[in-house]
Amino acid sequence: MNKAVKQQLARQQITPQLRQWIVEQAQAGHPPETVLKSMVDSGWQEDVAIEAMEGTLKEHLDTVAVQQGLAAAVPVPDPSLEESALYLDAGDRKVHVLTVLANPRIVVFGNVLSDEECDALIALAKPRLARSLTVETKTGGEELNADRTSDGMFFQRGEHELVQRIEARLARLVNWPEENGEGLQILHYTAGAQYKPHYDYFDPNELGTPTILKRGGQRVATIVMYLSEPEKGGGTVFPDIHMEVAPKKGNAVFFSYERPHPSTRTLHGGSPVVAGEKWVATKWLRERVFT
Ligand code: PD2
Ligand code: ZN
Repeated sequence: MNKAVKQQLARQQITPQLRQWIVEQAQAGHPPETVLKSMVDSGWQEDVAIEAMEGTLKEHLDTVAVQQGLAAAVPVPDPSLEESALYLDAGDRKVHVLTVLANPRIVVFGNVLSDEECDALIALAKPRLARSLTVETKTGGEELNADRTSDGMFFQRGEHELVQRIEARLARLVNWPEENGEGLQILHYTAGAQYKPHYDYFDPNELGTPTILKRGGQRVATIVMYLSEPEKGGGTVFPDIHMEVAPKKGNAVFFSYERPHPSTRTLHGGSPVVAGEKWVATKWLRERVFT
């Protein structure tokens, strides 16, 4: 939200009556444009009215969701995409904004990593690869998972100058503390390998989840960075919204989820590599400091 809008919001009081009126308009099926026009006609500045309407409706939907037994929504990482930014300043690098989706929140970035950084991450990871494990939520331990046929390894957070530099860049890019990030994970897929669709948050109904959550709470966002380009296949797919992100070297896909629930529509997978090899680096972000 820019400063002028904030000031206006503070000046033009959003009273409980106004909130109620906004919710009633939505419930009566009036489209947002109509509600907005009424507000503007009665003296509201347009961008302030949009902010007030969005905020009010989001709060209302969260209240209804909690009443229906869902976990409350939590704050999540969010790149600063106001005013349709084409580029973001990630500190030491100018990152390109390529694709933006509001719901689910998915952003595809270009120029997140240089070719040299991609190659260096692969070289550092190679000697340490092992068949990928996933956190086993039944026990809180790790297990071999047939749904994931890649090889992988984890870096410790800040383990290496390069890793540290990338972590600082990502933190700035999505406005989330470095300390809330898990260590970078590197995955290697050869032809035929895939990562079947899954959610990255921990299933609240699994017995092992409370133990996992002690180390920084839920995962709230994922950044998958592409370190190489397979000749064919290997896109990251979001089946609920029929979206596929092509694995372009140096690009990344970011997505966030404000509650651990399928309604976030963040089901996603790595489709099978058809030819060539695919390398990715994944950064998972937690609610709080990851220890
Ligand atoms: O490699 C991918 O495209 C991919 C797909 C789904 C990676 C992950 N999930 C992940 O690391 O969580
Ligand atoms: Zn995933």
